[in-house]
Amino acid sequence: MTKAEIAHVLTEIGTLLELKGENPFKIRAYQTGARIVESLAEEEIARRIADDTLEEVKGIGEALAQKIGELHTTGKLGFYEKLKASIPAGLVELLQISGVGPKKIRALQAKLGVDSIAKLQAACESGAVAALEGFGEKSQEKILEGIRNREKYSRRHLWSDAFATAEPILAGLRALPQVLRAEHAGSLRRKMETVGDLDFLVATTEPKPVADWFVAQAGVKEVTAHGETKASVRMQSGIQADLRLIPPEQFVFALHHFTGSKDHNVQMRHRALGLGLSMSEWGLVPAEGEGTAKEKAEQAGRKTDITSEEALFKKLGLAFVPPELREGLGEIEAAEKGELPALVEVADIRGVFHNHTTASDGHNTLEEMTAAAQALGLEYLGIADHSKSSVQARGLDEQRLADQVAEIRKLNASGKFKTHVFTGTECDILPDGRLDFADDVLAGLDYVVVSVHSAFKQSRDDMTARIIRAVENPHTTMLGHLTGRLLLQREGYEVDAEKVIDAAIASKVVIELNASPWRLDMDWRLWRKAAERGLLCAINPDAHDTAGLADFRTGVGAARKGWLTKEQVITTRSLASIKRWLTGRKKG
Ligand code: DGT
Ligand code: CA
Ligand code: CA
Ligand code: ZN
Repeated sequence: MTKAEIAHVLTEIGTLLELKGENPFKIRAYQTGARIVESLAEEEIARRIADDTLEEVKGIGEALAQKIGELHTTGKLGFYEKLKASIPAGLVELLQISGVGPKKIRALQAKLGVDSIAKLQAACESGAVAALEGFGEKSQEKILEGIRNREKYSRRHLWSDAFATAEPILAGLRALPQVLRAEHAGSLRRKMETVGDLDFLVATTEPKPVADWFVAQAGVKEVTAHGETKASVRMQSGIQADLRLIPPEQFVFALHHFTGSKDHNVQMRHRALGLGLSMSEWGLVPAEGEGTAKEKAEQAGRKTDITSEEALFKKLGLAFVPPELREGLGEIEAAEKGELPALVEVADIRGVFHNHTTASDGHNTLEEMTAAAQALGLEYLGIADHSKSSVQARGLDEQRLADQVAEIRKLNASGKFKTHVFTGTECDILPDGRLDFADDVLAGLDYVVVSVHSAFKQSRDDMTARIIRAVENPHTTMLGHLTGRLLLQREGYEVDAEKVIDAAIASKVVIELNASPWRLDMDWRLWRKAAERGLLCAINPDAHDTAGLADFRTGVGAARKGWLTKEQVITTRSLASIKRWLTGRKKG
């Protein structure tokens, strides 16, 4: 198992123990264990298991070390299987509903006999949940909304979770001697924020051993199809994965077809027809004549001169369209006119703003975050811990903020790290649009991110006016997570994005593309038009630990989907240039 999968199991164990009402220390040991596993390098885990030194890692005791070892080597854990079996499946399922954690589930079971989602829904609809001590109307409404959302979301996965599952599968396929080419396709390749299922394509003349490996690989929970041209499995993480086995001469056509999107494919096929060609997953053949597209493609197959997607687009008179842009939103017209943007790339990113430390709700210290940013090759790291109104996130008051600024200045002056640290804050936007800190406090910082963390239920007009007021504050540098959405968990608050974008452009305020995998907010669908009108983007990982810093890469995927170029993303600028820009803004 990979470290992400091990961490996932450990977290699950913590949750299940909590559901059983076990000792809090035991629960915390698993939660901490999960975080530690995530923070270690994959090689270090393997090495420490091999030489039996996992216990030397702070926070990992004997019992935990043994379990991590078992998971890593066998992909299974007897203890976990038994624990799961000891709890009614209906209770475990209740955990999927946002707004109900283990404690609430225990109360609901004890007092109302709730042990399934159906019973919980009935109890909410009868008002019994609202009447319970510690629940109330609001919490009952939230649970009902959680039940509705679960149905809507249950079949999809965060892009980064899907990618973490897909990476080792792709590597495994590529390592097989029968595999000539292997790629992933579908929404994962297009970098959609959520992914329904994984689509793998393999070019081979010997499909059988490849399909056999695919259905027997580690992490497979269930095999749903196993043939010579296609195999499907469900992985432990719940995601479904399809493998298509393709004759080499058809591979490029299949890759393009199964990358999608459907809308893009429909437009491409239409364009091909205009040129007298019929396009399908099997090939590109004359539209005229006898036989199906498949038969014709098979006959033409061995003679095709199209061996890359570039060549396929070229055949249709188009520049290569990067997968992220294949949504049927004007990319074909742009490719025809040679007007596709040069999209921002991961290698362009020089720094990251909006990151947290242990001063507020982060898990790593300032020095640890700086060391990690340096290891990622970043020239600058912006710290933006929460402000005082975010009490649950241990937001900083004026004094603690001043202390942090002094600490950062000292760290920069010490020359200990090559990465420069900018002082900042993620300042709460109060319900009326004022900021959580006074002007003189904000003026003392290098930059200010403003975000909504409270009063989500305001009307659309109030929320829009509130955010615009914050954006117009002369100390504001960036607007954080525009809608506050959490993918697959909760919708964003109601806000008129167009008006906020206009206000940001007018005030020369940057809007962030929050790169946390469950946010990716502001949404990619809004960026193209906004950036054309002059809005600048900062790809901000909103990291709460050292591992989270690398999420800027996920953000780059979303930025590419939004047609953004390097110039439109300020975090591609050098340290010197960003310093000039920050001081310039203050004077202006
Ligand atoms: P997902 O899995 O829901 O996140 O989204 P996709 O885009 O990965 O969709 P999926 O897995 O159903 O199919 C992969 C690609 O195959 C899809 O993007 C386009 C192509 N495709 C599948 N079915 C059709 C179809 O009926 N018509 C067309 N034109 N293309 C299709
Ligand atoms: Ca898919
Ligand atoms: Ca699929
Ligand atoms: Zn935030």
